[in-house]
Amino acid sequence: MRILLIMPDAHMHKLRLGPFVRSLREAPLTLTTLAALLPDEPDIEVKIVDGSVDCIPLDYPADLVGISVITGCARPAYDIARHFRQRGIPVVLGGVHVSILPGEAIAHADSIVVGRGESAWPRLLEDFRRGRMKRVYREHQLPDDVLADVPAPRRDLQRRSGYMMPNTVQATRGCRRACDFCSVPAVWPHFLKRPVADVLRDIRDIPGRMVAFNDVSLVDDAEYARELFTAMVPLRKKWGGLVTADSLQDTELLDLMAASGCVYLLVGFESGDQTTLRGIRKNFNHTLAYKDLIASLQRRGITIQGCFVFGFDHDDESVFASTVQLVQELGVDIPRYSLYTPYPGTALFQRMMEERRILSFNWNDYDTMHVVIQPAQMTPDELYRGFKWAYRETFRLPRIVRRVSHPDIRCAINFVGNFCYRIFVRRLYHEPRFAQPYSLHDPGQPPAPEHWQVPAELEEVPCPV
Ligand code: B12
Ligand code: SF4
Repeated sequence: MRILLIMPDAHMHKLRLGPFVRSLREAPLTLTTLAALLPDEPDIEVKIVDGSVDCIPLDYPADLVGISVITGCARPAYDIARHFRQRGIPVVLGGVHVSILPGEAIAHADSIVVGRGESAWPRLLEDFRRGRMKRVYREHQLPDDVLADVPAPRRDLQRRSGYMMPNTVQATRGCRRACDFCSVPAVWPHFLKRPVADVLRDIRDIPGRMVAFNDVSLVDDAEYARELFTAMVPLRKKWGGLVTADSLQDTELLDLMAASGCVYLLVGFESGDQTTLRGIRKNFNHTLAYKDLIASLQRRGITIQGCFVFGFDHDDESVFASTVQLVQELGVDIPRYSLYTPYPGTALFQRMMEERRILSFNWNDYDTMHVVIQPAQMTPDELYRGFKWAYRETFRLPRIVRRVSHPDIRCAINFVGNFCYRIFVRRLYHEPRFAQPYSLHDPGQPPAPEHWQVPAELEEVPCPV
């Protein structure tokens, strides 16, 4: 049996030099984990293809195709599904977007997986082999909220040269916070932790020295984080990950992170305005503390990628210049900007629907690089122009030079990070997909009520293929 696992091209964070394509970000663990969940039997052949770094083999002679769907890639995922189904090959959809809008996804698939795949995907395969695949599979609730069922990813199937950070690992799932724009609380409402021994096993198996954590909020549970980082010290790896700004106030934890090899952290600062942070339920960030937090990371040799968002209700046209200035004053090593995007399932989506401010329901625009809501104090054009301008200003050469001038390891990471974003700025200004604030000619329709859940009559129903 041949199984083809696909992730559509996310069209972002890419370096393209002729035929050479590289994702400037971390490798996803999605397909390597799904492949690892397949039984190790000689009659099962699996191929994984991440469209962000490889061409999708549309003529592949698969018996079953699995496609992973995030919101920004839902349309191409449905197109790929249609293609394989027209060839008579059954298609399974899973992932974040499917878990939020299962009723939308099921119209494009023979079967869907809602939630994590660890228990549902093997059950689906077993049923498929017996010719009894059902329309819907759901994850089983974990008895003790411990992620003990995550297999070591099949890194051998992943194209190592395709990613800036090919060696990824995940220790936790979910986040205990509930920022209004974030999909995580909607998809994974519980914060789950893998046994430290399992995470260490995965890290030890990693061939290189550099490891990237894919966790959305790695130190949400400080006790767990301490246990993990202490155990990592003897491994002598270098690592990077995502953390919240408030967790950096724990200087003992910071020392431990540095001792365990942390060299890079991504932090969502989001805004320099405390009122905005309160409004988006991110009041645990304190703007007045930003400068000290950043300095204390840098003293420990840790590069900081600081993320800021444009388009909040308090933002007016002055926000672009003030943010560019703030980023410089704070000394953020690698700044990153996004647009305030109401992902389905979030509190922000709900509010914007009520206020009738969503301009586009075309999921292609949900990449945080398009304006999909009517801003409160600007036109969509002004917001989009200001967003691009802020990127261009921030990545002008003299500013980059100032940011990368450090005599330590940070210099190398900063240089690569800043160089990549400089390339991205060029794409923002020249690529047709970034020409308009949103898809003016195809803004799509809001999800229908039946898209939010699977019709009851489809649960437990065998699939006709
Ligand atoms: C690596 C990564 C990427 C990669 C790959 C994205 C992808 N296709 O997954 C890249 C760099 C391309 C990327 C880009 C972006 N990303 Co991203 N990314 C991640 C990250 C950090 C890790 C993914 C991962 O490895 N997860 C671990 C695996 C094991 O979990 P999983 O993917 O959920 O898969 C499990 C289940 O969902 C299920 N499953 C998933 N797919 C399938 C398919 C089948 C067939 C089956 C059976 C089961 C199944 O089984 C798996 C095992 O349990 C996640 C956060 C996270 N920790 O998940 C964010 C995340 C997926 N990204 C997110 C976002 C918002 C973005 C960006 C907009 C951010 C940005 N501005 O850069 C862009 C999107 C661009 C676009 N055009 O849409 C959001 C998605 C929100 C949403 N509603 O879609 C997430 C959840 C982070 C967050 N804080 O909300 N990202
Ligand atoms: S933005 Fe970060 S801190 Fe906020 S809910 Fe999402 S993962 Fe948690």
